[in-house]
Amino acid sequence: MERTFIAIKPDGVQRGLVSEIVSRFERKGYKLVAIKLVVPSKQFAEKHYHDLKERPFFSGLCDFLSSGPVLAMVIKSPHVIKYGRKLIGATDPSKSEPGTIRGDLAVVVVRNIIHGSDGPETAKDEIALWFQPKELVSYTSNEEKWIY
Ligand code: RTP
Repeated sequence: MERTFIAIKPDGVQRGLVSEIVSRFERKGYKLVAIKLVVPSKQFAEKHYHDLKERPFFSGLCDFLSSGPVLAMVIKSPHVIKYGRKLIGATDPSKSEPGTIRGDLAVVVVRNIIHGSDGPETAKDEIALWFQPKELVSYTSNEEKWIY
C-alpha cells in the first residue's frame, strides 16, 4: 500500500475544480487519508519546491503557490504514486494527454493546477511537510475488497 501527496494549486482552487479533481481520484479507487485547505507562506512554498531552487522560475513558482488557498491531500492505494502522476498528466498541459487532469483542465505550464509527489521518498517528505501525523486518518472501507 502506498501513500502520495497531492496538492490542487491556487489556480485549480480558484477555478472551482476541487470537486472535479478529488472525484477523479475517488472514482479511480484511491482512498483519502487526509485533506485540508491551506494558504502556504512563501517560505513554506520554498521548502516544498526546494529541489527546484536553482531553476529560473523558482521564485515565481513559490509566489504562485503561496498566492491563495491550496487543497492539500494524501491518498493511498497500491501503485498510487506512479499511476497517480499518470492521471495528472505531463507537467506541461500543452503536452498532457486528453483524459488526464492537466490534459483536460489546464493549458499552460505555469497554471497546471495540480502537484503530485514524483517518488516514494518525495511522497514521504511532502506528506511530513504538509501534514502532522495525527491528521492522517486510518480507516478501512467495505469497498476496498472490490478494488484490490
Ligand atoms: P509538480 O511538482 O507541480 O507536480 O510538477 P512536476 O513534477 O510535473 O514538474 P517539476 O519539473 O517538478 O516542476 C514543478 C512545477 O514548476 C512549474 N514550472 N514552471 N515556468 C516554467 O517553465 C515552469 N516549468 C515548471 C510547474 O507548475 C510545475 O508543476
